[in-house]
Amino acid sequence: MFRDTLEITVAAGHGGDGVVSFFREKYIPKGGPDGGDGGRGGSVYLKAGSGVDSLAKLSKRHYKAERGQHGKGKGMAGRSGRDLVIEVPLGTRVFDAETGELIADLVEEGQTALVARGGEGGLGNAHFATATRQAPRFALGGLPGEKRKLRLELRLIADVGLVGYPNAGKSSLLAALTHARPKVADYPFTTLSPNLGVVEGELERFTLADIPGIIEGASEGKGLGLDFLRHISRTRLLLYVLDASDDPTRALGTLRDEVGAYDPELLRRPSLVALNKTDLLSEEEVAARVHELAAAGLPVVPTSAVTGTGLEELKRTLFELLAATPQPAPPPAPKPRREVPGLRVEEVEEGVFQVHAPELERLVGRIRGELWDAAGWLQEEFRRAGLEPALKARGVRAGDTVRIGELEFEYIPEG
Ligand SMILES: Nc1nc2c(ncn2[C@@H]2O[C@H](COP(=O)(O)OP(=O)(O)OP(=O)(O)O)[C@@H](O)[C@H]2O)c(=O)[nH]1
Ligand SMILES: [Mg+2]
Repeated sequence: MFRDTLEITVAAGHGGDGVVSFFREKYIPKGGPDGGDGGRGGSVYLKAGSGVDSLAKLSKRHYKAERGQHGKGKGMAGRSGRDLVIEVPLGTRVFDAETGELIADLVEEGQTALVARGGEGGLGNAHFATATRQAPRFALGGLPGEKRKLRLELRLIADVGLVGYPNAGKSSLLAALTHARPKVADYPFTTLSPNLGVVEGELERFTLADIPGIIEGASEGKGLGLDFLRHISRTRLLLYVLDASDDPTRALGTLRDEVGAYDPELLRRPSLVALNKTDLLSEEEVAARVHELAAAGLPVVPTSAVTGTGLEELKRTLFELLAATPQPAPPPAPKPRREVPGLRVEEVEEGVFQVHAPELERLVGRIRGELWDAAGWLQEEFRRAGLEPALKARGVRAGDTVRIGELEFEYIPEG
């Protein structure tokens, strides 16, 4: 089965906790702190591989990377969680399903994208020892890993895309020009999912994509609709395939209308016409059709996928046009998300101030062991985050009570 859109959820591993531990040995009553750090949680990556040609190969809807192990005594760090790498087809675009933001466009073989970052491991109590705090009874817990719902959308990577009515001979041309062996049959909608092939020249090669046929009204959902056009949306050239025996001029007009309804930009894409099935007509008739089609302003190559007439010329024309068509610019790298640290101070009752600051509240929530013992260290962190000026601006005075998450302390102004 072929599939070109899919939603999955990815969850990175939770970071392991740092631990509170003190060196202990017989006859040494009071050892120093030796709690090790927690390991980082595993991250989730998507990787483009040519071995996968359809999103249907992704067997699961939920992916979860391993968590980090907790630290141990004797300064032993917990092991990091293993990263999880999910292989996706080349050409997969990755969106955040909730926000619609484009996270990555995997257009090169082996290209990887980080889609869920593993949670940071917590620090063990050994880290918090200072001259004035020789026996810290607290450590930091690990952070949760990122979790996201992703929408994957496959857009094939090909140089040339075949567009035509059903039965015009698109798959026959693909088969005649490449080693691909798509299904060919004498009825419409034989092709139900895209096929790719490689056209070999003497020195160069290009890829050709064959998609299901398009009929009049496809933009309103007739036939198989226009969704498959996404697979030619990043080709460099469009090759309209027309049945010479079935009013090709009208067919070209209809096809261009439908393509334009999907994306007007596609009408500006360099294009040419393969006037196929010329073996069904006399030479004069073919000449007349070619003449008629000239009004559209596109190069026309008469072909027959059955007898092979015109195929060499079609190949040559395609190579020439490709050489004259610049490579599309690589997609711009999506911007990394940035979290805005918010900080708001609210007076909840006379002399009692509640700080609303997700970052700082989270930090308080991460304390393992004795919270009161961590107060000194936390206040240093708060200062670094700019809490002092925020408190001053709100009119907090010496001796007032300040609350952040579970922690409550008396405000002592700096200096
Ligand atoms: N006489 C003649 N028949 C052709 C030619 N090219 C294709 N055919 C026949 O036309 C029929 C349709 O060919 P396909 O290649 O399956 O057409 P398609 O455009 O891929 O059709 P869909 O997949 O349904 O969109 C088959 O019976 C082919 O053998 C040609 O140049 N001359
Ligand atoms: Mg076909």
